[in-house]
Amino acid sequence: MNILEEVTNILDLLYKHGWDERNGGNLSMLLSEREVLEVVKEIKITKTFHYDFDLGELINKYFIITATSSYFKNMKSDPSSNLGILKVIDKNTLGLVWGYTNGGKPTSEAPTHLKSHIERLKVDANSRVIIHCHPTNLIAMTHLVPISNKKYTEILWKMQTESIVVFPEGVSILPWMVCGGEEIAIETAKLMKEYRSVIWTAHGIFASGNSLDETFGLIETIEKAAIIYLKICDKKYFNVINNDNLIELAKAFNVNYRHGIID
Ligand code: 2HA
Ligand code: ZN
Repeated sequence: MNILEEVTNILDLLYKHGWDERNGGNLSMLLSEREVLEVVKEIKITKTFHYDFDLGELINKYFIITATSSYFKNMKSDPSSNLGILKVIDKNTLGLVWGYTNGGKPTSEAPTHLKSHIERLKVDANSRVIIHCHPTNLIAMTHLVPISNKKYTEILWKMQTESIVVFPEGVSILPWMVCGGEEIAIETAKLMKEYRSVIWTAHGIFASGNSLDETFGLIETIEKAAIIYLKICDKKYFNVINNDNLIELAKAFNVNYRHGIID
């Protein structure tokens, strides 16, 4: 499978989960030159896109990025107009190497993606993928639970056994903000220094990872915990995962979980 097939398969799955209605959501992935050369015969810049912030740490890196206003529903049938492969050619410029054939440009959330890649790469040299999508139940949960990284982490960890194993660092959450801009990009990237996932109140999630499967799996696991939360939050609980259970679980799976939440 080449990289375009891998990326469009995940985009299609995200759509089928109902997390990317209309033009909702966006994805970016760091590519090696070898992966780029599976798509194009030679690397030639045909167009440039300028950004006001500093991309210096990403110079010479390649990214595949969904186009602005593109529909995940259409990614598989028409990848070349809905996706672009870009090279960071200087500290303020992305050069188009492939794609965006209908005159497209990178997603409006490109500032958040690029700033978040910079932060994730500082903590994990293998970090490659950032996915933004709109998981229904997680969004619903943000209407009910006060904004607190600690609170969201505790609730989501306690909904199912898998959670603490899949996201031992917990989750983070931003209050409602205008999307697509510099402010939300800065705030998201700040949280990405410590968390692979940032929930956006009444909007969705930004999640990062070392592969498409891992990043998708992180979103699935968080959304699954939110589904369980919504099913039981207004009911009387009889059996719960308590703090001691989580600590025991973390020990059994050798999980280095974030401290200060259950202990
Ligand atoms: O339009 O999801 O956050 C794509 C989005 C914006
Ligand atoms: Zn969105």
